[in-house]
Amino acid sequence: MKNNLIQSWRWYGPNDPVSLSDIKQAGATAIVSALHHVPHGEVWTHEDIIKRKNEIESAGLRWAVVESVPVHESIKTNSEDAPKYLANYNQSLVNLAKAGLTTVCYNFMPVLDWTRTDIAFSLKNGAKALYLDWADLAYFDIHMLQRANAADDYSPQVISILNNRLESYTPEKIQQLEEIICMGVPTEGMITIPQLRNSLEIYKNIGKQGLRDNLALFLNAIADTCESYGIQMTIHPDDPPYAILGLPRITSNAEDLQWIFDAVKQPFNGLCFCTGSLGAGPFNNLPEILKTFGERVHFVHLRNVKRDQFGNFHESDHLDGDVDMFEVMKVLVELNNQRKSPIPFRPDHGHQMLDDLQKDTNPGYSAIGRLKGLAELRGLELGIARMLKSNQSVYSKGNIATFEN
Ligand code: DNO
Ligand code: MN
Repeated sequence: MKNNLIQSWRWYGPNDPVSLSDIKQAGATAIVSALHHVPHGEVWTHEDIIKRKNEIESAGLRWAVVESVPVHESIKTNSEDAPKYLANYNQSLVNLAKAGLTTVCYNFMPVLDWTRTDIAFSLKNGAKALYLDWADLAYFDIHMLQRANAADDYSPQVISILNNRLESYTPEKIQQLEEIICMGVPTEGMITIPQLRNSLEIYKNIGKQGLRDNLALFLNAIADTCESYGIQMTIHPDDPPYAILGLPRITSNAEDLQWIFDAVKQPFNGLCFCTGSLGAGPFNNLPEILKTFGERVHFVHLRNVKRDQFGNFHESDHLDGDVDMFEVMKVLVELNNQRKSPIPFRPDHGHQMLDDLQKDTNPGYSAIGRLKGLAELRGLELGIARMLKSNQSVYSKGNIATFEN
């Protein structure tokens, strides 16, 4: 009997409005969590890790993946104090591994984590989704951040949409835009526009190749720890998969991934396959990427996106969008069947819907939308797994009427 995928769920810890009991009712069996209260770059202590682990286990769940151990900006920019942060990172990894936690997710996006321009985009059915509108991002870039030559980075169509709606940017809308774009992961604090400008200068000198080199430095600096403790590092793709706001990005497409795995060949250098992040780029063929890099994939984020003609996208229902989730799941089930230990996946984000519309939630991480996503994904997996196993048509069993015409 082959293993099923592990159905996991991101939990932000005791302050998460979604409780461990809620998560169990959603049918997840494993938790994805991080010590969000520890400032970026500081060591995760053994005590803190064990405390979180015990909280999860006393609820009858298992902490399967650590997402994320954040990589400090000093490492991403390879600045003078990088060695101190690399030592801290190694120590956190050792402490995690000693507690039995060996699958770790991280990202190498400069300054900002995922970027959207609207976190309450109304869907036709009344639910709300996260949305990225390039004209709004261009407004932020050109008029608020005031980055030199920013307009050159947008298509003429996007610039003309922006110019046609310039008057809609009320002070309220401007403030909202800043809060959303500069928020990143909600628990990790906001970044100010002057700070962002400062980072832009730093990254201008680093460029794409420099950032790639810094990623290789980071991976080489943790390689010994990962290899001796059996840790699998999984890099999360850029979200969206573009170099935005003049910041370089190096985990956006198949070529980037190939570079990463060529640069550091040891198996600890793995991938968190996030279908929503990669899927926002029409150049990414998700089932193909999964086939190509499958043996590097130790963690999966499943969600879907719908793009319009300008490349704007919203997060759509898990099975209904530009990502062919059926094909992705087919590859994933087969990949999982070949592995000794099953791959954990989580419904990455979900819609804000039903009772959650009235609640204060972490954007993308309310309960009901993810519960719905998980339920759909679980059904899809079951259907595909059974189908692959029996691998025969129901008609051939003679228990269904066949039709002459
Ligand atoms: C977006 C989300 C992110 C992700 C972090 C990983 O797709 O999954 O919050 O978890 O960027 O570091
Ligand atoms: Mn993701």
